[in-house]
Amino acid sequence: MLSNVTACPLDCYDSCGILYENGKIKPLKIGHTNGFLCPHMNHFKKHALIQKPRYKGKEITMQEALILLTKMLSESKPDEILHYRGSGNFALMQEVSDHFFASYGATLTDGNLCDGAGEAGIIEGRGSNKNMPISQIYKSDVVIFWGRNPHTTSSHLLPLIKDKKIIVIDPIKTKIAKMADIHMQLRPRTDLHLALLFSRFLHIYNDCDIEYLDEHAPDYEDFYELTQTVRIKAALDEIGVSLGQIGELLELVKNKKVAIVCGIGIQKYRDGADIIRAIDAFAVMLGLFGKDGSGVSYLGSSREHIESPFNKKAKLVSKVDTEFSNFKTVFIQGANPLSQMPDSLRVKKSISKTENVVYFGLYENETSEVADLIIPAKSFLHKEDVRTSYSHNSMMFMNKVADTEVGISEYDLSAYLCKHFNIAHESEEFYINHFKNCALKKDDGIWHVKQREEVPYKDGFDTDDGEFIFLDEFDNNLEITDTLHLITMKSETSLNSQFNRKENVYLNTALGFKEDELVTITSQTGSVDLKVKINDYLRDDCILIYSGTKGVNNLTSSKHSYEGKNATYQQNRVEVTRV
Ligand SMILES: Nc1nc2c(c(=O)[nH]1)N[C@H]1C(S)=C(S)[C@@H](COP(=O)(O)OP(=O)(O)OC[C@H]3O[C@@H](n4cnc5c(=O)[nH]c(N)nc54)[C@H](O)[C@@H]3O)O[C@H]1N2
Ligand SMILES: Nc1nc2c(c(=O)[nH]1)N[C@H]1C(S)=C(S)[C@@H](COP(=O)(O)OP(=O)(O)OC[C@H]3O[C@@H](n4cnc5c(=O)[nH]c(N)nc54)[C@H](O)[C@@H]3O)O[C@H]1N2
Ligand code: SF4
Ligand SMILES: [Mo]
Repeated sequence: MLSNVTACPLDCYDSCGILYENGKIKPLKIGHTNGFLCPHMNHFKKHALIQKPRYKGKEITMQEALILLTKMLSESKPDEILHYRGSGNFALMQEVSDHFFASYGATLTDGNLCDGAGEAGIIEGRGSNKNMPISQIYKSDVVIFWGRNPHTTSSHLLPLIKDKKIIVIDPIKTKIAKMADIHMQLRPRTDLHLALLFSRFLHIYNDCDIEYLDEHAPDYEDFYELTQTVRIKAALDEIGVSLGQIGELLELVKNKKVAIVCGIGIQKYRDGADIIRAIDAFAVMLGLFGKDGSGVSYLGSSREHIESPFNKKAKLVSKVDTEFSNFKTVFIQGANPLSQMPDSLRVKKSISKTENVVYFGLYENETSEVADLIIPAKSFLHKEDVRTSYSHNSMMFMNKVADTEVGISEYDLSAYLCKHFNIAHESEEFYINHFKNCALKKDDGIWHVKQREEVPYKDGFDTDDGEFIFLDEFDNNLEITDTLHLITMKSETSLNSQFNRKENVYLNTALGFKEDELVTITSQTGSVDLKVKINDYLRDDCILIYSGTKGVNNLTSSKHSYEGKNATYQQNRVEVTRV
């Protein structure tokens, strides 16, 4: 019998619970889902799924598609095969295909298009990336949204922060910035300098938590010296924040429970790791770690304390600058690399030299357009899975809630390949139970991942000696020039390249362009033509093109961040000209 409870599969902080009734997707009333979903799930069924497999443009049966796939694989040497998996579906059973490809001897990917630079910075300072869950943000007095846009990307936080003091640090006057007590509308990529100034003034005003620092971060005086290398007046001008605003912020956080809620906006740069590490250092100077209702919330590892049952031992290439042309067969799953990887023009050229491109996904997009073989996946409503989140510690069970003739599940496809190539694997039930065993039902009726800490770093940090490791050098060059900063954040109408994608570039009036005018945006790597929408909530040294907009990644660089092997979508500067 089918169950009627599942969870949203999308790559999103919230990981909502879903009730499936009379063919309708509805929110669970309990827990963090709190009785509402976002537009992606409310309109999920309106988006046309790929119905039939295709080979070179011609519709074929699923059986024919699977036979073709095994033929492509057997005619390629294992080291000529690449398995490129994205995060279009975030659930744990997506990884079952890694098991087949790794066991077969194919190459898998490492590197990160998302949060890797920030995570690397956090690990350098704290020794691990344990997240402050949303249940703790709920207990804070003051919330600082630092490069995070909750109305769009984590709306289930909003009911939890009513009546709290809100500070926003973001180059755009976002919805949360409009409601905030303080909004620092800084120049992009100046966060590291701003965080150092916060720590420096905290020290000058004698407001550091000295008792905490002596115990958990005794090198704070050396760090204070580092903060003194920033020239205050020049830095304030470059950042675009006043001394008065810094004073106001420090006054607001004094002796309060403070949650610093960071997003990926701050770390889409080559030195992204150092930027978040400087923010962590400010939190340490305030003594925020290991206390109820205080700390830094970023994107935690959704896989923390979940041991994978799959074989993943394989040769790896980075998913930031993958050279597809080095492979004869590329199997792309749950991803749209032709839109979402940086430097799209390079990606397109490289993949055009691959003999067999296979796309295993739900929707038509730039990648399905160039694929030789298209295999439709089953949507989350039609398969069994389990998911965790990067902003809280619950495990959500994703039961199959309806039958369908369309597509194939990741498990069924991988089991078919394992069987064909004589590779050992377990039953679907075995894997699902393995994941379920990583969680425990608590008194609130909700399943929590075992061993995850509600308040991490209570007994100090996870570094060798338990002490926080401060940044000891940084890139002091803010590269202030006349060229424009590209901001490429998430859109409320799309989930990266899924659903309703934006089609415009957003500019401040001061740049002298008119609404609906067609312009060319150019960077070192390429260009794109887009229609203008005027938006004066942007600074006049920035332009905004949302993630998922066709062509935005013509402008972005495939260079890795210095640490964390992450994409650096906002490193390139751009110019705008009339077409
Ligand atoms: N609706 C919707 N929700 C999503 C997604 C989606 O595509 N659509 N994607 C999901 C995914 S994959 C992820 S990783 C998360 C990410 O979600 P968030 O962490 O919220 O990330 P972004 O939207 O990229 O950027 C957040 C904010 O950073 C600001 N920002 C940009 N540059 C800078 C800077 O230099 N300094 C500072 N201080 N701020 C800056 C932007 O203006 C923006 O307001 O969202 C998830 N949720
Ligand atoms: N310019 C710019 N580029 C960015 C970003 C940015 O902010 N700006 N953000 C980056 C970030 S944070 C991320 S996480 C990446 C995301 O980039 P991707 O991981 O490529 O994610 P999506 O664009 O959501 O596309 C995922 C595809 O997965 C498929 N899919 C969905 N569900 C399933 C399923 O159940 N099974 C299978 N087999 N397929 C499925 C759908 O067909 C969909 O087209 O983009 C990165 N690229
Ligand atoms: S995309 Fe996020 S907010 Fe929307 S329903 Fe899914 S988990 Fe909830
Ligand atoms: Mo992401």
